[in-house]
Amino acid sequence: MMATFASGATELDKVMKERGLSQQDLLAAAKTYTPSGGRDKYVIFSSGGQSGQMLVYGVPSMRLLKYIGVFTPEPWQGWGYDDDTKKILAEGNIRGKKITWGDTHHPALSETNGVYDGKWLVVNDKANPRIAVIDLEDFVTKQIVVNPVLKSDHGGAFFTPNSEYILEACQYAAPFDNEWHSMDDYAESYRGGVTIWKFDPKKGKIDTKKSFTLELPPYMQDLSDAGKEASDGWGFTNSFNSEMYTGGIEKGLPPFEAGCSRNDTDYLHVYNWKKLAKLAEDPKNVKIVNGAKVIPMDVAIKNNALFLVPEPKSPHGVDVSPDGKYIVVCGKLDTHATVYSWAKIKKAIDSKDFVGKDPYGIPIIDMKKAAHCQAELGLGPLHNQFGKNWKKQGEIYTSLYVDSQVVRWDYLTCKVVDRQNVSYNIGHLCGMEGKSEDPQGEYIIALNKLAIDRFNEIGPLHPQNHQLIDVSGKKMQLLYDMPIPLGEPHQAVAIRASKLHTDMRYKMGINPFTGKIHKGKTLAGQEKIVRKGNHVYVYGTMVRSHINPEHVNVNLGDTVTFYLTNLERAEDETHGFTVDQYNVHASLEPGKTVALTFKADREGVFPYYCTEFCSALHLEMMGYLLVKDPSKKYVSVQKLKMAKMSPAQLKAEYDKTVATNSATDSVIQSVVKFLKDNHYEKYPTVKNLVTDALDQYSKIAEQKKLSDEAVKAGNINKAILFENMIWQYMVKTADVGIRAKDLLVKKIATPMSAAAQRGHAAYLEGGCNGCHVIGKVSSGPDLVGVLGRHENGEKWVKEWILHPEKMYDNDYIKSMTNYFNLRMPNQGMTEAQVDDMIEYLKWIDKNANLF
Ligand code: CUK
Ligand code: CUA
Repeated sequence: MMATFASGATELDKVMKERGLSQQDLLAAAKTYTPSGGRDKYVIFSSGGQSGQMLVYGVPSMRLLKYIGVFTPEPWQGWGYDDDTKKILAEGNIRGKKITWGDTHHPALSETNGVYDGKWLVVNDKANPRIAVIDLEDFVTKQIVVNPVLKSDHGGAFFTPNSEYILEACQYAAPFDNEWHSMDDYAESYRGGVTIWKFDPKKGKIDTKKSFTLELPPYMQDLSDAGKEASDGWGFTNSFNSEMYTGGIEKGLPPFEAGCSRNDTDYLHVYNWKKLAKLAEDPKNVKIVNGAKVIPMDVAIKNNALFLVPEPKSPHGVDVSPDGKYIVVCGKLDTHATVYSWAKIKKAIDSKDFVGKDPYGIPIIDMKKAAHCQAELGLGPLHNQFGKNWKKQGEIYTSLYVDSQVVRWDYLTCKVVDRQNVSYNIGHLCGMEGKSEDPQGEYIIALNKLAIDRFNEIGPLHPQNHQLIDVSGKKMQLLYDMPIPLGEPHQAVAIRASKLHTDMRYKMGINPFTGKIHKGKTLAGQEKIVRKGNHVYVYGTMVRSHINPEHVNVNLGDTVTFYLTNLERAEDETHGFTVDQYNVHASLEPGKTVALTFKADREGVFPYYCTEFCSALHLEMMGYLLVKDPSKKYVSVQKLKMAKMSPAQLKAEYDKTVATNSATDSVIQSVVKFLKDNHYEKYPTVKNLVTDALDQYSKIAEQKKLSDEAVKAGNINKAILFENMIWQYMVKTADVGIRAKDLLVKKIATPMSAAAQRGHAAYLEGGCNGCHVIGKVSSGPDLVGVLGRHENGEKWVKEWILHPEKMYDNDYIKSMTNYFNLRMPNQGMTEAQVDDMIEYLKWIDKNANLF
């Protein structure tokens, strides 16, 4: 053992030296490295910024898992290129205008009792105020709603603790209606607000009818958070332009940035969403703007549902502690974070202890009376996440934009504990469930805006940089840099992977967007082409490796709808579909039905094909759309006289094909026997594969019947085609069957002893697998049974590996060398290594039946 370890250590030293790695680097690598097939403990949902999408990646490996199409077309998923996804995207049209981009900022996970339940994910679009709902059963966007009155949003999305509502606060104040209003009337006509969307956590749907907006002054509302536990029922929203400055740089006035930060304080808006929701039920309390409910400020004030608390200069993040007792507000232009006590705010509200009113009559609570403490953190504090020890040590992490740091501090005492530099200019930071009632600690991800010198140069537009930080120890440790190459993520949320319960395939014929059976659902044998007036409906199926139908004839000007169902039941057997040059594309995951509608407005011949490399015969998975101009006369082309095969030649080809099929079949039967003998049915993943393989195999009988009928009818050519189809089914059966066999072998092999494992490692390190394949004669002899091939086998093999050159003259060795045209080299193995390898060879012999 020492020998293997020592040689491993030498190798490690060598790599460290060559790559200039420190011990610290190795530790970081060990903390993030995830061996092939390994899983991550956390799944991260990051907004995609200007890409209008969401990103999904794993922690600690930082491996990208998926982009989710949300507000922006995403071709891989067919997002925006088939009928059903176009419909979802169209829900995001604003005043009839199609909007194909978005600026996703703040994702939020649905909660039950303040902890993530892994069911729904929502995210806002700042540019075009919208919210999207993503279903975590299949990671697909299922709903988009447009904010009816706000013209820009930022402080959303935030779930209330039982996902009853989603808060979405305004950013740039604007008139609620859709008319022109002079900038001079800013204070009178422009408004901010927070929209309180009713959410149905069972259906995962926002109910726009039961939603409403709370009118707020035209201060620029910013980040928000929902209260929890102690402060459940309340919402908190920052602002940064209580000056109500309107800029006008072109008129010689100082720009927005000068006027917006003139006051020493801005306002934290404190509102009782529970009470407001009740009020909104009575038409007396609301006015209808653009068809949506708005609660005017005076109604909220009269009902004691809206208050202001001053907060230091242009704050940014506001985050409620896991028990809801504290509200932490970051300064942005102030070096402090201010911790407010909910009990103190509540006391002031209950005893009507106010220092005055703002110009709109909203009561203002004394900042000093509401504050718990202030922490001096550094330059540009932006956002907060809570750590595992929040209860006893007030563990909280704050991002410092200007100082490019993550600060660990104690929000109960306002003392700084530790600092970690990041590169550069961090915005949000993401803790593991760090904003739920159950923060997990372990890691913080810094979402950095700039990458500057971190990565290879790729032109002036740099990626963003997500840095993973280990926060489990006394000192924080930077572990990993991950470039984000598609937009500027603002916020990410993390959830324990164990909380997600996703489906790996759809119920057959489902429309994932309605949850109902798709009107285009088509099963094998039901394929058809139906014309209704100028509309041609193709009811088709896709399964390895053909699209049925394969020829579709339409007239120029017809509307064509392809309904396609993926008949596969095997995991990951996705097909894609496009018609060349018609700008349509769909992704068909197993079981899904899609619809693609387009106008056949170009004459010609258009191949269509499967766009996912789904099987060995993927390239053959195609067909033709032929668009004919009915007003044109087409002259039939002189048929080429093709050379034809003689009956004898045909018969010979037929016999050859049948023989190949029966040979292939016996291979399949041997695999089937192996699977049955070893009780594949006991292992669900193997069983699924076998079911799929046998399903492919079951199609052979029908083809054989057709082949035999063709032979009887004297059409040998046709019979050969059916025999070839049989062979295709056999290949598909074998493809999946062999996958099942490999998996089964892994499951049933006897475990290796430690010595055998070391021996296996030495075998790989020595490069023995370059010539030897276990279970097969390759560039060297099969090693199964090698120990029994010679008298005193173990000793013989040991000698041979240690000193092959001494045996080159042996007759047996000579004949082998001749046969393989290769000589076994001396690999410089130590005796201990060879002993271990003998153990490995013994393990091979014990499991000989598996190879
Ligand atoms: S915002 Cu980007 S760093 Cu839109 Cu949450 Cu603070
Ligand atoms: Cu189906 Cu490629």
